[in-house]
Amino acid sequence: MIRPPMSLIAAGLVALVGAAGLVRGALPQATPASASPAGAPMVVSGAYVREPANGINAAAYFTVYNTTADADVLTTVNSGAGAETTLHAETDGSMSASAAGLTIPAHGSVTLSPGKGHAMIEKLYGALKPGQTVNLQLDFAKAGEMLVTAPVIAISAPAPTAGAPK
Ligand SMILES: [Cu+2]
Repeated sequence: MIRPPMSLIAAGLVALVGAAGLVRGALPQATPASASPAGAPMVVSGAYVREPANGINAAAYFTVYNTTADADVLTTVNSGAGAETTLHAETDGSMSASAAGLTIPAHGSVTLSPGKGHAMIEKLYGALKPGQTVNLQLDFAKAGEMLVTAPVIAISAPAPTAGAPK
């Protein structure tokens, strides 16, 4: 398989540091000394939340790269921005909940992108505006919890490059 680009790895480190509870301003520029030699089992990159057109739901997009030799399943996503978050698959413009979760193949990646799928944040606690960030907690069957910070992108703005579908 193709090795992940450095941007993916960097994004994973950012997520790890976020999980450690450090403020964003304190992010180190180089590999943290505390990073395990094997690295994170899951690397999440390109996370963003599209500014919602209404005050009810918002869609979060991201890429998950599985660095391990075993397939894993993203079972649930939770967000501090709304009461419920559900993984949705998109087919032909309609959405369906993926009850079985999202399987991330060994040494492979899955991208949730417009037209393919998203994590839908429902019952928003308040308005989401560009410049804000949303916390996402991803729960994997094997890798456990992972915290990700996703910026809110304006309705009309292009998706962040790292998260663009390939
Ligand atoms: Cu949806």
